[in-house]
Amino acid sequence: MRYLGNIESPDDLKKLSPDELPELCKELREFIIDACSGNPGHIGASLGAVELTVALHYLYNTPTDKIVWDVGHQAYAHKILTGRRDLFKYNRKYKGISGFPKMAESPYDAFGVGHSSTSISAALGIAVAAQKEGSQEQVVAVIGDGALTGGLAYEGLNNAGSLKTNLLVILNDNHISIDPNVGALHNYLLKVTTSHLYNETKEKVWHILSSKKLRMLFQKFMTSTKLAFFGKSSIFESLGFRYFGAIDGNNLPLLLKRIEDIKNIPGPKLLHIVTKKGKGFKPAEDDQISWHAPGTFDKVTGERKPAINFRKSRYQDVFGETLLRLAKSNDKIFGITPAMPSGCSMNILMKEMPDRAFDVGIAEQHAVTFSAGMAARGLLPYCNVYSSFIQRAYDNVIHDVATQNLKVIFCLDRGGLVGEDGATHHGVFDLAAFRPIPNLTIFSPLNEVELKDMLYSVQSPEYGATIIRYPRGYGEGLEWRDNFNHIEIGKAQLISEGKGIAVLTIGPVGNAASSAISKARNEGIEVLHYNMRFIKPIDTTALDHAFNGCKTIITIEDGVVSGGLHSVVSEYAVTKHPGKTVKIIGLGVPDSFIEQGSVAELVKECGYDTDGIYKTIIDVARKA
Ligand SMILES: Cc1ncc(C[n+]2csc(CCOP(=O)(O)OP(=O)(O)O)c2C)c(N)n1
Repeated sequence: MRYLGNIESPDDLKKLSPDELPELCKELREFIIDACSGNPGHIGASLGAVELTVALHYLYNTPTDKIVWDVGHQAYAHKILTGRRDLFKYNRKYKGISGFPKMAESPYDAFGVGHSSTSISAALGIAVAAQKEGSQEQVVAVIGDGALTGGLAYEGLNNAGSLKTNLLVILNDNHISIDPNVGALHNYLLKVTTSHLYNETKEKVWHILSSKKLRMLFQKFMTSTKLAFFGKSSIFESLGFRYFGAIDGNNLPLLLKRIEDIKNIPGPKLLHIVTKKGKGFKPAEDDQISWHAPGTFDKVTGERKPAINFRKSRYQDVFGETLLRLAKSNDKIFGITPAMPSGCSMNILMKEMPDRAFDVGIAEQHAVTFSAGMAARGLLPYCNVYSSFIQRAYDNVIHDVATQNLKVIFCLDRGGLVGEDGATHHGVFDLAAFRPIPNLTIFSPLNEVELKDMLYSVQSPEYGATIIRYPRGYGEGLEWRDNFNHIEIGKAQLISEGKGIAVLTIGPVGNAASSAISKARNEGIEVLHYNMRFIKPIDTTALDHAFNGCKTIITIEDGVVSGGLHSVVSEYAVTKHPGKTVKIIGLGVPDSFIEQGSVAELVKECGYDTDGIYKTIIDVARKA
């Protein structure tokens, strides 16, 4: 590593001559590929953004000037160049560094992120604050074409275009989201970037013109003549931005030149660059979907070594396969996903029945309200959203679905602690957040069989709008592809009888509880255990059973304790069993943001792994 080994900060980068930078980009790619081969991460997007990252840190005075990354999964080169090269082996690891920009981690991470489409709004806020203080600092937002499908991005553009604050938005267009990008805007960008006549003419004249003034006049002229090329002016120009591009964003000399040219132009500007996701690593270039986050791989051959468990099915595949099965027998069923068809396995339905599923882009709010519209017209939409991303659409669930009493089935994948993606991605707030909302049923399966049965059961008229919440990863290894069984609304399942201590669980954490209870049984401790299945409506017969026979109730949930199952049971104690002195202990996620690590490490940290549950039971039994 001739160059990279000496770079501790962007100051060192600036000591290199422009001619040396392409070699540095090569070294950065090798470093990222090497690190990610053994320690998985978001490699595809980061490889595509290497030249952009080098150009920005070379030309701007970071961290005084601010780079605001959208989603942040493309920021590995940024982390490596800003003092975290040696820490990068701990990327996404327990007690290591975050896989996303994080303000507490580095002054170079101008804004924390993980969810999409925030960069323009955040960058504009920073730019406005800087302007108010009279600071000359520059602010750059970097947003992908996928992230640009999110409505928040347009709210930012709309505001920025009218405020006229200095801001550079770089649209990093690689024509792909995680899955192929979708939508009319995607088609528009494709048209812009593939219009060779327009782009070549613009590039040639730009080079001929020497003075900045002439270039600005030319840019104005091109804006108006674009009418001739496209029949309408650029969408960004219509929103008040000066539009530059589209240029090859993996061509470093060109990128340096163009950013240098436009850097000091006042007001809102947008530079459109075209890059290749996975650039520089053939397997990643050839299969960009799989290489978004491929798991471990051989850094020479590119052979992937995914951690496949052949004995068990993933919850997402139970969802995907079951939805297809149900859609075949019920023509009212439709699938909706905001940009996660392969992540949630809705691609199974899409492949076989393409007219029955919609990828709506990174647009969770729209996904929910679009589903509500379908339901209003008598269809039965299964809207699958990752738990942490549904946070975006909280009001849509309340206002457009629950208030209207429309039957939308929300399938919340990645519920609970998700592991290496860390604090921004844990799906731990859903149970607590949605519980107060009327007209909603909230269910979490103990295992893959219950997930399959619930996806089937919600078709029945006793169910209205329903949330089915399940985790990332594998089920229990049960045979689940058999006949469907109806799950009665609001009915808990008694797993074991006991005296003195009751354990009430919701979701797959009930399996860890069962193991802990078996262990305790070996020591003569009999524990009453209910798999509650529903947090709403709650099974009051099960709760009365626990309150009448036990002095201690332990609630366990893979989500925040505050507001979830623990709160349900505590409220029930106050309202229905006020005279009883029953101690209620809540195991789950505490009132703090849990960082990255393996799910096992994080669950242990929170104290609801099998050992933690066992210790809690033994503790209670000893004190009794
Ligand atoms: C609100 C939200 N929804 C979904 C995601 C999941 N997600 C992460 S990256 C990504 C694709 C982003 O595409 P793009 O902006 O084009 O960046 P690229 O990976 O192509 O560089 C998606 C859908 C997210 N991070 N946030």
